Amino acid sequence: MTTPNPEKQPLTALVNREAPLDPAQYEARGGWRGIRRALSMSPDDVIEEVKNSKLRGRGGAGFNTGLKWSFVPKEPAKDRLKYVVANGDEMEPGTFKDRILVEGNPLQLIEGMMITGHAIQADHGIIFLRGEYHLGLERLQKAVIQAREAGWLGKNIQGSGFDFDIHVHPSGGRYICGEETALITALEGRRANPRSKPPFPQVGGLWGAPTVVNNIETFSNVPPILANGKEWYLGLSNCEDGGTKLYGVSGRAKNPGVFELPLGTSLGVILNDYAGGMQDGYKLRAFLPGGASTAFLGAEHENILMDYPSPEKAGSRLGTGLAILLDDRTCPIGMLKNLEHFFAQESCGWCTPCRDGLPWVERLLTVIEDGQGTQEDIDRLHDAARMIGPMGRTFCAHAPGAIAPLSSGLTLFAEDFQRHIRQQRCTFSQGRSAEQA
Ligand code: L3W
Repeated sequence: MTTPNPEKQPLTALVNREAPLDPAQYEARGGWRGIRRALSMSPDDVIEEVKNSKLRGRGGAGFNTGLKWSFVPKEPAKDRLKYVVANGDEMEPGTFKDRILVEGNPLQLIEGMMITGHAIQADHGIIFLRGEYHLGLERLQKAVIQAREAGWLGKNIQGSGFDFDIHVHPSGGRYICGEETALITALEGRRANPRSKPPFPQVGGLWGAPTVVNNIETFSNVPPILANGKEWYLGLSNCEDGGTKLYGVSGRAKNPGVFELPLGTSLGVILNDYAGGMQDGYKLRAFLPGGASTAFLGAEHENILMDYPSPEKAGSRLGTGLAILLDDRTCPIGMLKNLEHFFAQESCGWCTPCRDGLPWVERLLTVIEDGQGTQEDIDRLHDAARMIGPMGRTFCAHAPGAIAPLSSGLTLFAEDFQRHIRQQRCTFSQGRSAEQA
């Protein structure tokens, strides 16, 4: 990561991956200003401030955060149990942004959850963390204990009358736990199957209680919004929505990583100015803008703005904002096969199109990559994409997400599919590029 500018990079300004700040150091560097201001405001005014800051969910769906909070019933915490849940189940392939925040500055996440607790009048928070994030778990648990000892969590926080405490829950380890209703089911101690929505968690979530689930990056945006105001936050971005974004790239870039930049920065700037450009000898061929469950865009979209509307207009989604690059020497069918292997393995098994359809897709891609496929196999992949892909055929977005790279790949890499059938082999072997294959 580059050295952050505190005025322009509020998510990473206080990140220290070697030794995160303790509550006193955090305060000395400007921490806790957000919760202090929030507690001087009414819950509804906090919700309005966040809504008007145009902070949108950073987990992948981009729902307006303040609007989500406004759906929670308005009773005080003493009269009704409600929960604030942080979704840190960062298992999206190619996505590694929340890890930096939990390992490097857990107190900002905690402060964001406290502000949310005040806004929706809840006194209990849970952080659901990816099971493999061992260092993150250790740092979060330590931060919660330190915050409690320093009077920033627990009863009557800093003499304000506000009660709020947090538990950290490591995931048992399934991708589907990142889907908010499956996450809630997992927290209840049951098999992590998604539930149908509505009811949305904001009215019927954990153990039936109103629950706000937001991504770690989303919560980490909340303290600077409250500390500095919505106008400042709106001014950080290059687009209509507010703030900065943790962008990133993986694949054959010279310097893959995560970079905090204005929301609406172009992929070209992220790749060339921050990730060092493509490695020597490799050209960008296509990319998944924000994780494995977004659709491929061809290299002609390299200068697309990574805001919420632009990737959608081009036929994809911003998703998590961490792009996975496909270069000209990697077989796109092999890449698709790897992606679909992941999605097939991670299906919860509840809905037939997802449970049975995704392994079928994986087998077809394996056969084609191995040079044993036929035109009928390509036709079957198109059929599968049509049958499994549309929203509403399954309870959750797992299957539609899994089909997004396949559908776009079938169009974008049609010639590669045909060549594998014609030549009965993977035409990318021996380091050939797409032009030479
Ligand atoms: C009330 C309505 N609330 C929507 C709320 C809803 C949720 C949020 C987004 O999937 C995507 C998925 C992954 N009344 C509401 C409403 N809400 N309509 O808004 O909801 P939704 O349904 O649009 O999306 P989702 O089911 O939460 C999230 C994609 O993100 N993704 C996943 C990334 C994975 C990670 C990770 O590993 N950390 O981020 C990447 O693109 O495929 O499509 O809270 O309650 N009418």
